Amino acid sequence: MRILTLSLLLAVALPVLAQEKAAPAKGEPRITGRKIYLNEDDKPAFPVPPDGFDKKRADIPHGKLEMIEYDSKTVGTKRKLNVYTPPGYTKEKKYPVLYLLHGIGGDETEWERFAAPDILLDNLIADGKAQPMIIVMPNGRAQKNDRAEGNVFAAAPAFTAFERDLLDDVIPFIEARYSVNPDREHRALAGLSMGGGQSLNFGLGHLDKFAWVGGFSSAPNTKKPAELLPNPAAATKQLKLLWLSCGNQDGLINISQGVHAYLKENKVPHIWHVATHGHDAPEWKQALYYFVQQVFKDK
Ligand code: FER
Repeated sequence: MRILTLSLLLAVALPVLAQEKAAPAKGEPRITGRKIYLNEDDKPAFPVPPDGFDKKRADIPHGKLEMIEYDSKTVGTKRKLNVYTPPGYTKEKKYPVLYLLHGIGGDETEWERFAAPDILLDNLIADGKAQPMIIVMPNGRAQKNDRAEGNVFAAAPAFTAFERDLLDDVIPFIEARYSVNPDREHRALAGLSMGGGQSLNFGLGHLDKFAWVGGFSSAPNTKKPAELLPNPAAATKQLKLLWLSCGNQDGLINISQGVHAYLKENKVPHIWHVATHGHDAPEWKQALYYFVQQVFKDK
């Protein structure tokens, strides 16, 4: 039997929590985050991944995962990063970097536990379906005690504060330590739930830094669509990829639907991928599997 992690418990409890937090809109039904209304284009953009997509293969080269520490000037502590380097990583080449952010109940280990990005990438790279890339999995709770303890919702301000930690501390540290291409076209930002909201907020807020942005099952920390993209035409020119995905059984889907509707109305090209899942690890694993196949390739 699987161990029920805090995150999984939260995933079950979230629709209820979201319901309690949401303020009723004037004259409108209460936005519960629990009742799910699906629209006609809330459909999968990609099929269910092929069998074995997430199974470690003995016959291919493997990349490396390492847990490292950086000095965060923003927080004033040493903080952790889980970093994947692709098979055959060498200083002779320069790599693109995907910064991958966790959810409200997670930390720098969450993505590995939920989706094993190293296995997905090793397989995709071996099959020529993804570019060799570095994946950086930081801790998005920028506060001195950054463990997912107690009432994890109380750390919401620290998820906002992570914007400065990411831009001022994490990225410069990674670009000094690894052999990377340090420009926006070789930098992607994506995350799940709370991390999806962070990715949309920070990524679209800093298009000079990120050309590839993805929100998976984005949480209510996501800014309002018109705040995210006040200038749709300018953003369209800069974005190489804007990705939105959410499970069709996720009580938070209204957040992603709202962003999708705004993008559609303002003709901002984007991927809208709605598969048959809840607010859960299988959703994020298949979202990551397809997202990494879209990034760092020519338009
Ligand atoms: C909320 C519901 C869910 C919220 C955040 C979440 C900030 C995050 C969920 C997750 O990361 O899984 O009302 O408010």
